[in-house]
Amino acid sequence: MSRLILVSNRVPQPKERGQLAGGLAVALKEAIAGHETLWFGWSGKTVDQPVPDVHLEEARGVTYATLDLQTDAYEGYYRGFSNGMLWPLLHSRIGLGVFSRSDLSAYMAVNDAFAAALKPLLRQDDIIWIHDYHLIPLGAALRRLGVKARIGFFLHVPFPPMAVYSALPQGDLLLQAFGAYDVIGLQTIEDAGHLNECLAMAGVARRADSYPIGIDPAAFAATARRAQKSPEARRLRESMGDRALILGVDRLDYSKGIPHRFHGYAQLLKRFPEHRNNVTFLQITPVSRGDVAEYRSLRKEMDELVGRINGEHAEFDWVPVRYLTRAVARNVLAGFHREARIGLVTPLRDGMNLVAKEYVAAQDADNPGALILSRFAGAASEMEGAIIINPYDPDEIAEALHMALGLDRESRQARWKTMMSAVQASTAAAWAHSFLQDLENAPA
Ligand code: ADQ
Repeated sequence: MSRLILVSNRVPQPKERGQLAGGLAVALKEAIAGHETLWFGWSGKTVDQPVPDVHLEEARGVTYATLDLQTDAYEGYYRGFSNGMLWPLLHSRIGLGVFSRSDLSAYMAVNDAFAAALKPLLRQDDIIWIHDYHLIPLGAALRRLGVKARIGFFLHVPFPPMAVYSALPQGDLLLQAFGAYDVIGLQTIEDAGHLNECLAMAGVARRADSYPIGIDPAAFAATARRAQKSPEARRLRESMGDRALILGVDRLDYSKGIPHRFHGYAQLLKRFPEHRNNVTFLQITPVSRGDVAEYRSLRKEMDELVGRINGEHAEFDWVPVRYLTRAVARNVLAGFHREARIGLVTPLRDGMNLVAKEYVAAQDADNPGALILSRFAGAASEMEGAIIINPYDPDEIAEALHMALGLDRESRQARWKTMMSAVQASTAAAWAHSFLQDLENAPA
């Protein structure tokens, strides 16, 4: 079997590696299984020296090769072009994008530097799997250095329709770069279609396919069962009394539609006052990318919104919203999912959204909760039993909440069974295997 080279912007730090924290790490663990693996990417450190060295480290059979970035390069590549321009553009939020030619140059230069640092580590029969929007031009940069190995690329986020993509200055540069890949994967058929339309227009003779990412449902269910017995889950249960728990779990990001969710919840309390004092909404949102201006203003908006809803609707013995900006450990969170009567997932655009799948996997088959899911999450195309909503309409969210709160056990079970089969049908393992199989089978 060929050696697998994984490339992602961030490589998990030594302390993260044991527990393999987030969704991507879990999914890639499946890819690593059975392969000799080298994982290459940014170390997470910025430095002032102009030519940083690659750090090599071995842990649990995987070689980690990481590179520090120069502070200026990091600013332009990561904060500037990747998160300041590409992230909003790919989520169809052109208005939030900030473009500058110097950011684009830094982005291209960091990809060239990654290629130059990776090249000497490569063997002829390696297969290379590059991840996400930070590294779109990496394959082409490797080809320019003479790399002949098979190279695959997976985009974790959506790809917008051509009319939106065309707002990106010099967007043809990235489309041409896709031409270097043997396999191009996106989350959904719709996203692959959008990219294919752009590739065809740019005259690039490559096609993208869909490889929907998933979780390890059996492992997450087991974690949730254990976590329900944890002191944290018990405290949560006791604090709820007979009230129904509505749960939101996201990174703080404007793509997740968190303010929209709050407006919907406020509308529930107004239009269906019978639920007042009988529900509690718990939103868990650790701050990410705090150094990007858009994220700071989102945080401010959230703080004000939560304050306003609680001020307006709280009783002296009931708080409608509990809002946490601290991280909660994954194994505790799984228990909270299991406690929740409703999982509320309302992104304005999302590649897949693994939280929705984790919520489903965490449920008690005997007495499962209901999932309310935005039609704009990649997961919506797989989740037939979910209550699908348009997050731009607070009344629709309120009505969905009202309906979900009224579902009897039998209807919840029926809906959950359909969703659980979908989650079991597209696991992280299936995702990794089908992508890698296509990459191995690509003509050399
Ligand atoms: P994200 O935008 O980070 O990922 P998502 O898929 O929902 O979104 O979550 C990824 C992982 O982060 C999940 O395992 C989830 O449990 C964890 N996570 C999210 N919020 C958390 C919180 N508050 N506390 C602890 N853990 C939390 C990107 C794309 C998605 C795509 C994934 C994987 O934006 O669309 O599904 O990559 O491809």
